[in-house]
Amino acid sequence: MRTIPILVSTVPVMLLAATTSAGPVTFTNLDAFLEATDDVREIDFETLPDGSPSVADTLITPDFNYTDQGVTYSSPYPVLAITAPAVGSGFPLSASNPDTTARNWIIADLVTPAYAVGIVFPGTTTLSAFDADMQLIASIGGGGSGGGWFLGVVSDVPIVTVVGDRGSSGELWESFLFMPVPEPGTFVLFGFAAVSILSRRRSRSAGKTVVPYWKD
Ligand SMILES: [Ca+2]
Repeated sequence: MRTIPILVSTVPVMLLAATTSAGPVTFTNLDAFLEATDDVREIDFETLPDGSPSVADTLITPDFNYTDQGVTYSSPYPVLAITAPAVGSGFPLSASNPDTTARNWIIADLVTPAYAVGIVFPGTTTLSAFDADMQLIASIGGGGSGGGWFLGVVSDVPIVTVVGDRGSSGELWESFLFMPVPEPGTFVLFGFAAVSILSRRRSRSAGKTVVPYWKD
């Protein structure tokens, strides 16, 4: 009975120490990003959420999403879909808007908060990472002509939501990378509680700011 209060009182101190060190670091080079991170997961959109090979123009919806793989994707307006590969590259996740004078962008909500996120994409875009309160952690723009560009953020403050927005009616991600915050075995119970609190806070605040088109 005596060990529980000790655990609860020491863990927040450790977390505080971890979150008061260096600020976020942004990357435009995938190799440098991978060197700065561990156990990065990738969703490359070459398979659909059910594991079958990707087929062009497959809609990504709340019921057909990559949540089981750790990320739920949405866009504020229709349409979000896996679309046809450009020549020489694989399938992308694509947000588009039938009104080409309007805007659309991709939102990635992480099931488990992450210390690092990144995208591989064509053209030019801006990647923004937000914490559990939807406060901006870091934002970085980049890219150029053709595909295979990279933008990434590494942060001591856990990243909960990621937005890719090129300021036009469409956004395109060839691949999404993320490094979930590890949950050390001895603090599994505390970690689970922390994640629950984070996700509850996130849904409260996310509802005020970015509402996917299927939630209106
Ligand atoms: Ca791909």
